[in-house]
Amino acid sequence: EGAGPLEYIGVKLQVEKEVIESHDSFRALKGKQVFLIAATLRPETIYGVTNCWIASNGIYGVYEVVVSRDNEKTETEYYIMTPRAARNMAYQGYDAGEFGKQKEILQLSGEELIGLPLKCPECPFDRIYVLPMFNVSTQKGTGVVMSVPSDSPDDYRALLDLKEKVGLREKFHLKNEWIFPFEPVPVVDVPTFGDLSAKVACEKFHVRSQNDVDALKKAKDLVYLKGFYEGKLVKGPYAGQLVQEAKNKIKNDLLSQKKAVVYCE
Ligand code: A2H
Repeated sequence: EGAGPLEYIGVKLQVEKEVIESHDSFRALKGKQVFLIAATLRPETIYGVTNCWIASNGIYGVYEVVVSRDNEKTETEYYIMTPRAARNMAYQGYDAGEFGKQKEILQLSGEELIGLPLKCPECPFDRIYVLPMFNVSTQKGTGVVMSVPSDSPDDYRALLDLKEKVGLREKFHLKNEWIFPFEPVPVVDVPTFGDLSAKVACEKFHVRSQNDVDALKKAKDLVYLKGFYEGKLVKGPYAGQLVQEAKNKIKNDLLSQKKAVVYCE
């Protein structure tokens, strides 16, 4: 663990309404606004989201959260995350109407989340899908991750694994339409790496799969530093600005537009 608390941005990925209406397991949520909460340290990469990752063997819950709007009116929303994250969030302004109290509506396995269609704010695709990635930990963040294969070597390699390995798709009953239409989208231009830095770094270090942790670590160490200090946005309203300049503006926009929440641990 690092020093001090870590602040994540929890991006609200809304579960498509028609699924809530038609899925038997979501009976209790008919007519409600339901979101997977994806924890990220890189909110400025939201313009390149291609899918959402969960831990297929993890346990998740749907939690009722009473959020206050600007004019002090309250609204109820439903957040999907790990029970651990829901407990923490209940002390951070996202409770079921009383400080420190979380209300679990139902439990879901990671496997049950796979294939859910989502709407992601600011993302280039109309709908994206929940897919499994092996290195998603249920002991970190919300256990839900937004996937940006242009800028994250983990995300790049895990998505490529699903495209290359039919056995993996069969094991998790993944449909081709959840995977193949989604290619990395240029979001950040990094000097000497170009605008698909995760792909370039994975190729440079010959990362062969999402389990290839040593090569992945080298790829990550390289792109994260360079991306943060030298990266320039090429997509979204702050295109042309340095990541360092735009990061907080994008974060604040997402928060003020209620497209994301702050989550610390
Ligand atoms: B980041 P830290 Cl483009 N399990 O978001 C595994 N990984 C998780 C996670 C979990 N439970 N929760 C969050 N993460 C990922 C974007 C991104 C991220 C980019 C580049 C680098 C990067 C898109 N994925 O992270 O270990 C999330 O991926 C580099 C560190 O808690 C989150 O930010 O410090 C990051 O790891 C949090 O990592």
